[in-house]
Amino acid sequence: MSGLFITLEGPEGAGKSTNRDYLAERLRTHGVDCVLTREPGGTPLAERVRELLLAPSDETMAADTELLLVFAARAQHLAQVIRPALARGAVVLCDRFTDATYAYQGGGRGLDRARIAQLETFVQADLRPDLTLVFDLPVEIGLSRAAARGRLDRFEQEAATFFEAVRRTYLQRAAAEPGRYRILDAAQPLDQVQAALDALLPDLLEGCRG
Ligand code: Z5A
Repeated sequence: MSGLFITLEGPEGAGKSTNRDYLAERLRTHGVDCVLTREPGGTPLAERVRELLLAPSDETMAADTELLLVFAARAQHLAQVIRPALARGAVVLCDRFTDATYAYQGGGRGLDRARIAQLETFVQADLRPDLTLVFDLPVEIGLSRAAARGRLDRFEQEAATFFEAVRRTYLQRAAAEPGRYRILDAAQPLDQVQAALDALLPDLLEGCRG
């Protein structure tokens, strides 16, 4: 048995967690076994790495350190949560995964994509998401949603140009591999974003039946 690996991506404040929960609720009404998780994080150890990554600090984190921490957390998450869930046939709904590494460490920080690809193969072997939902929205809307939450994390303190590069990278990756990605207009009111998710549901349920 093998499950379905769905990732949700997009810039800050795009509504990934809100819509991950919504999608899980819809799938569960059809009896689908769903595992909800997120990156960085998803296990106690990986959540500790997340704290290191997100906490603002006086010490500048080197971009390579950031990249390696992201993949260290991912290795733990894959071993403890994602691979076991897929092996039992569950649908894994993961808020961010390696596309975020290409977008933030590649697009945002300017790290070499080939190096990210090497780590991707090292940590994941041939595991890739079956489907990636990209919640796309203009940077200023996402940042204002994030700011409304209060204190900004280490990433959210970056300049708008950083987030423009993040957004651009997601859209380029989606354009390069249209079979794996669906782009949703996350600037729309939430009920319209969720109507777009409802439209994807028949295909998802088909995928779950394998
Ligand atoms: N990161 C990285 O650098 N490299 C990696 O490989 C990975 C991650 C995996 C933490 O991620 C950081 O880690 C992230 C990249 C980096 N950068 N930052 N910051 P995160 O996913 O936890 O952080 P986030 O993107 O900031 O999450 P978020 O702001 O919570 O966004 P969200 O999950 O997409 O949104 P939300 O919580 O569902 O919604 C945010 C608010 O907007 C909330 O009040 C909603 O009610 C509201 N909302 C949602 N949708 C709508 C619509 N359609 N209309 C109006 N309001 C809405």
